[in-house]
Amino acid sequence: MNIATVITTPFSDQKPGTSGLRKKVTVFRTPGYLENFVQAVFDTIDAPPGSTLVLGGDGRYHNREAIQVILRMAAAAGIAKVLVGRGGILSTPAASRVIRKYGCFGGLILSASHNPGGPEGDFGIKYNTGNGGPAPEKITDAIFARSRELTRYRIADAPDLDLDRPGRHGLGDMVVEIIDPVADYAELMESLFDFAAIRTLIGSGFRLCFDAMHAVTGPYAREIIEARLGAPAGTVINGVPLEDFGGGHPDPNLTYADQLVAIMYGGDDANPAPDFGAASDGDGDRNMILGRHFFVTPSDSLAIIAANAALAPGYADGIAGIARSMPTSAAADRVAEKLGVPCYETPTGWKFFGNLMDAGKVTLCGEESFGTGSSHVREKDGLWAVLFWLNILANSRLSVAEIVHRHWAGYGRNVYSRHDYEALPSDVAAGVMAQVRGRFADLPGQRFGDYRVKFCDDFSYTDPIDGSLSTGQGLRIGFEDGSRIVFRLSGTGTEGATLRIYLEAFEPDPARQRVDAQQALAPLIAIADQLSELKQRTGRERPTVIT
Ligand code: G16
Repeated sequence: MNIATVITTPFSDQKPGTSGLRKKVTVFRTPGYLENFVQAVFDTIDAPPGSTLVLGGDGRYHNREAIQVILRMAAAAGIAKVLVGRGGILSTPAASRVIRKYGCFGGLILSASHNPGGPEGDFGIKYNTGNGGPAPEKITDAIFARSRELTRYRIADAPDLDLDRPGRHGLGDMVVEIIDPVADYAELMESLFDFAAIRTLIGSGFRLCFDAMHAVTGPYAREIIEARLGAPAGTVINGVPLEDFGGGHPDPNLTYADQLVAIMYGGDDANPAPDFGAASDGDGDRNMILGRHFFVTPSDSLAIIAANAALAPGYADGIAGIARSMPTSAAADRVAEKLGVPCYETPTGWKFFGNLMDAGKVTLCGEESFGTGSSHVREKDGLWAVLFWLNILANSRLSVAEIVHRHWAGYGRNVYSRHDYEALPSDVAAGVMAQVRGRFADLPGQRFGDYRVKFCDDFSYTDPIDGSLSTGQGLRIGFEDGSRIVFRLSGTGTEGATLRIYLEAFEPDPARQRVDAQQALAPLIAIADQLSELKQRTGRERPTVIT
């Protein structure tokens, strides 16, 4: 087999963000762009002879073409074997599972997650290490450094492989094995949750709806929820993965999962809405949990899963600890305290949980950005969260709303919301951040209505396992009663900048807990606006998305 060495000019913009390199498809199609990044990965990881890698993606536009290129480059890099999901499909948690189950050296996951797909949409690629999790910053930084100095890449001269034909194929000396993308993952889920109890719940007339948003979880949800748990056909909606997600934005939140939201908030006495609703994102790692006419915030979902973890067979022996990203509410901290286990506060990005899980310090992790997961893999896991909720519902026989209300009554409610201002000009977003930072010196001690500022800082984190330091992770303004406002720029967008404002207030009184979050947070929203000069600086009257 011939291996060509192609001369290339380095690109300066291949710095991985919160979760890998995400760019417009048009950028990835620039000659040499994908190849340059992949070569930087191979040069950095320096896989030893005999290594096996995992390769797959969320099926979005450009997935198949990219896989063919990466396979040829893997052969040129001397990789011994690559496991590829049939049709090029692997959800992000399933890829993590496969890396771990087969002891692979690492994997490449092709996804831009919740960002839209199609020729004008987004594409992405990230490298996961042998623990199944996203590469830590020291590796992504090294990949970035390498991408800026590369002058050549190596690629085997070989025809395209048939990605739809299961079994072993040869590509020069390298073996490519096309695997069932669902089987290993479904087997793991069955080992963690009480499928018999969930089947009984569903058999008793409990109704659910799962929206796969025409993204990667369709085949996984059909196999697990319909085939193995016995939910009627049609329970999974939008279950066929499409290259452009049917033109939608595969982000499971109240704005973009509007079809599911209409179903769960619809119905009447004669034909009520389903008891449980859930959605997952482009690559299957995010989740949204809904009850009948009820939304569970991701922060509450993490806390409730933690409080009820012992109900699921895979967690019956208890949990070692919890980790949450800094902007996620402190609801989980209260559960950890009651359970007598540690709760870690990390920067945004699942990669920061990996060391804690590997060291056995935490079992459950979660983020406000609709991510929940555990040490069963090293990625967040949308369907896992859905199954955890079904397990809790099957055991408690309460409604989703009753479970949440009961939780708030016992622990207090961390009223929470995130306001996103998407696609702002980068300099405007930077100006808002500078404005807030500029107030830090004189804010402590100042009073705004009922709120008095206790501290403000730019969040930084020292990893307790390897001592690595991450700075500039979000501007925090903490108030004396435990309420918070956090300003942070997203690291996953591909258009301009996305400003996220995270708002949190604590309500211990059960009589005052069942209020609308926006109403309860109105004073904090006004303070955030005043401090940041948001409206004047952005010209925006309201957020693009509220979650
Ligand atoms: C990624 C990361 C998450 C992070 C989220 C939001 O999720 O894996 O850990 O919380 O981005 O990041 P940001 O606020 O920087 O946009 P996903 O689902 O996009 O891979």
